[in-house]
Amino acid sequence: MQHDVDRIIAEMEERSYCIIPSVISPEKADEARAILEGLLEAEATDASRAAKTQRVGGIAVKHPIFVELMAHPLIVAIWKKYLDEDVVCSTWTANTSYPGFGTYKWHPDFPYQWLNYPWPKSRISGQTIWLLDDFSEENGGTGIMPGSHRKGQRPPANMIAKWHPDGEILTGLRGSVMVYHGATWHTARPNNSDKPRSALLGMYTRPCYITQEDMLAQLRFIAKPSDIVQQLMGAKRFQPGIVANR
Ligand SMILES: O=C(O)CCC(=O)C(=O)O
Ligand SMILES: [Fe+2]
Repeated sequence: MQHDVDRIIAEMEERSYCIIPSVISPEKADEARAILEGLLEAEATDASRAAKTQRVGGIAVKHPIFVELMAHPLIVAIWKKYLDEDVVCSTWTANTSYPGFGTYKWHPDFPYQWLNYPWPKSRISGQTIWLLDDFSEENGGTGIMPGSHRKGQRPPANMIAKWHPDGEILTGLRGSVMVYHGATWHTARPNNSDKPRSALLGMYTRPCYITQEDMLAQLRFIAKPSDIVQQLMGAKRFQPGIVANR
């Protein structure tokens, strides 16, 4: 399917987020989910079982399919245009909610949980949610507040714990991707279905921000990384050194 990067960015600017259908086929999403299921089983703990939610980190080193999706040409084209050519990946993980999972609180993503006010107007980060299952209102499609990236602040304490009538729910077929401005208020929703609901989450950022995961450490374990994989994982970004007294 042909996707229009300018239109996707215009929608993100206007509404905070854009859902892009069929970035990969349902079969490819099934392939990624089957690989993730193996990792979920191997890494499950008493804590993850009790929380009914499980995060798998460091996925780039765990299977080549995740390297491929992190550097998917459409996603890279969107973030290069939105954040600039030298974009890097801040974190690349999987998030699964199991039947009976409750909710998260409304929040913006990296780095807006830490940024002091007033927030810069320039673009700092963007989140990418890959649907590995079909998302519905029943199984906990992510809740998003349209236009919230323009509020310039974190959601107020009196709203974060409950659903808001202006919220919209991310639904779509597996293989779809949602992109949103990093400051967008969003929340994970309850999984009231009888099956797990899995997503991949890729945060992309300007290279002058400290990334959430040590991507460079992961890059060392990737055989023959392409140019863009090296860039996304930080091989080309400025590394602090010691100023020599010449
Ligand atoms: O899995 C989801 O629906 C959202 C997860 C999320 O907001 C996060 O991990 O920051
Ligand atoms: Fe989030």
